Amino acid sequence: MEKGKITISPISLDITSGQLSGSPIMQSCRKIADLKDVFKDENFRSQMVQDDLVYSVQAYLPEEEGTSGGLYFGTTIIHPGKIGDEYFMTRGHFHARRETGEFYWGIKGSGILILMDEKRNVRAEEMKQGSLHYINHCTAHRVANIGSEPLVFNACWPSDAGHDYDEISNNGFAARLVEKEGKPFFLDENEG
Ligand code: S6P
Ligand code: ZN
Repeated sequence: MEKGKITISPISLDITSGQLSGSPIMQSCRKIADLKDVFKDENFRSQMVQDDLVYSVQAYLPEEEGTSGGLYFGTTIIHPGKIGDEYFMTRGHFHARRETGEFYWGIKGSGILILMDEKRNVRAEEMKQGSLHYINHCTAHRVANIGSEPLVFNACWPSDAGHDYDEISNNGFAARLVEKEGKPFFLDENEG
């Protein structure tokens, strides 16, 4: 590093909108079509407009995937909506390296962070602007938007965490968040 030289970071974060700008930023989006078998009412999902966006992710990945000691940063925006009575939500995952944790924090909107340990015990935390969430190691995580506006949150996780989506695709979460009488309500996995 040249002594005394002050440079500008290539990435900036708009802390009011959660939007990342600069380069390189990875962008991905999940539409209704991408979420087959994620929601309880697959028949309802299959009849929705397949091109509608459920959530998008921007991520700044300054290290090669798998590098130990590095960190990644991301912004997730979950649109408001439901599939049947189940709120729009992320697919959810365990980290491939189960010993790695993660921080989430709310930027705007109203949501629920759903957490499940390896014994399938589920707990949840309310997400809103300024809420800070520590996701323990060995804990699957998924977020649902329970409001009528986009839910935006930031995340920071280790660059060697990896993602295990298969465990959740195969076995799901032990509880699902549905709207009942206008309020969020957890349905046990065996309930309709
Ligand atoms: C990564 C972190 C988030 C999620 C994002 C989308 O470890 O937890 O950036 O990737 O919220 O969720 P999902 O479950 O589709 O990756
Ligand atoms: Zn994660």
